[in-house]
Amino acid sequence: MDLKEMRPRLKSELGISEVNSGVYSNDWIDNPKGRKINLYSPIDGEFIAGVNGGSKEEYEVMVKNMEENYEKWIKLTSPQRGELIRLIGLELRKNKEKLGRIVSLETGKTVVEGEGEIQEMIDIADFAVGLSRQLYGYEIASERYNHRMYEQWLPLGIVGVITSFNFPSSVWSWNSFIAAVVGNVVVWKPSSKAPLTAISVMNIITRVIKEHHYPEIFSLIAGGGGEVGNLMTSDNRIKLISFTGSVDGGRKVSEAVAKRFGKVILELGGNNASIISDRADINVALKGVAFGALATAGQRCTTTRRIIVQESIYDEFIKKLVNVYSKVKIGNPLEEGVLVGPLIDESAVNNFMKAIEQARHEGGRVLFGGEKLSIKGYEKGFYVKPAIITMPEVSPVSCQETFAPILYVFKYKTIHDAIKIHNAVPQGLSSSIFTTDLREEELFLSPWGSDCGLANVNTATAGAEIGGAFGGEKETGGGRESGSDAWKSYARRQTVTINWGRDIPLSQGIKFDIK
Ligand code: UN1
Repeated sequence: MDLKEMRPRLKSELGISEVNSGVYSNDWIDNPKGRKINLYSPIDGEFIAGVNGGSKEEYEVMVKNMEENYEKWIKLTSPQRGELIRLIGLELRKNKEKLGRIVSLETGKTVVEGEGEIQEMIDIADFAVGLSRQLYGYEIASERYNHRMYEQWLPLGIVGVITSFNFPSSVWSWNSFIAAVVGNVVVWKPSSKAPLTAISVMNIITRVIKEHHYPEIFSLIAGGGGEVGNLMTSDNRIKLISFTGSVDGGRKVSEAVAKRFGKVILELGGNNASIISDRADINVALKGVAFGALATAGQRCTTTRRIIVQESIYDEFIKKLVNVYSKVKIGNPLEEGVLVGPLIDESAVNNFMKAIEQARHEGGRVLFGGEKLSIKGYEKGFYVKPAIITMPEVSPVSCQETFAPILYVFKYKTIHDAIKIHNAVPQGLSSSIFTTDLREEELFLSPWGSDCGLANVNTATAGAEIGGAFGGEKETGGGRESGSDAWKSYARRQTVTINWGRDIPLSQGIKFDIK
């Protein structure tokens, strides 16, 4: 696919101009006054488009609009709200290919991964539609005669979603489609590294909203340098902030929101490992590790960053893995057969190089890759050769998340040692074990096994489905979004007690007789 030809076509099909408004508040705001962002494709370093971010004043107007829109939205029943999400899902299906390409152009994802991003939105839309008829609360047995107790889940109001560049729209939809059926309205601050995907998505879904005369429940405000983010995190009117990003960023968000007793969902760093047992199906393990470590050029929160290999198969496994890596095609992610595209920008490449340097200092041996790459015809793109580094022990570099394709390799003797190494990092998002041994597998899933939010057996740390709750423990932040009952995070729980008798018996047997 020719990038020169694709740029203008994509732009016109998705409503992207040379300079775009980065603020949608009931409609696109002309010429917003906030920070200007210029976007260059990581594929070839060429300019894609500019975005004008929102100012404080524009933010204020937006929040006021959203308060009004919320009042209208909560008057609809949940299945009626689900109907809008169904219509949005249909429109996303029609635009999957185009939206997928803008994801690729902006973030450097391969064609299948770009489209996969939009598929993930479609999937969560379907899930949210079903959910709109299943927002169950429990009934509780009351100790009082002629009393009924139950709990109901009410919307919070305005929910703020701050997304990262690596999943520039799907993570927003996990939060927003679910939040919407529960009855909330959403303010979205996209990553300043990937606002064009957000703008294209908003162009499509707000068209559906207008066409079918629904309240404007989704708004967008691009920004950079933390200005918009700070407005959101300190704003009492934003009842919940769902933040995806670094541990440092998450700590700031968490502190700011805690100060005002707001709610947060944090999806922060991952430092995910796979244990490769001597009883693993080696081919399955090789494929799982390759996908986990290399997909999205190692820029997923769920990327496999460490493998822990049993000593009796260590040499053989590493040899095979190096062989797999050497065959993986790196380059323009829009070209067929390419599995690894560029990193997002120059600073990502620098962080990659720095981590490799640090790993060497800490006794690491680089078995493969670890260099910058110049791809013919794309010399200004941000390409690296994914690294495999053996480490003598758990050391600082392997305890940090470097958002790049670096795989640290550890050796273990017993499965207990493996789990110890596995859990020795501060993050706790995803984990996996490759084994055909029932006891090892169950040990990994036991309370003294993996300490992560996601635990996989014979499959990669990356590539979670939307149906499960997504998120992790420790420095990953503890939040859960997407499937299962993660919808409850977007609701306030209300315990209801109804007395339908002619007397008023009190709980705990208390007597309070008035004459
Ligand atoms: C992320 O990296 O922030 O599980 C989300 C996965 C994807 C989502 C990753 N479905 O790899």
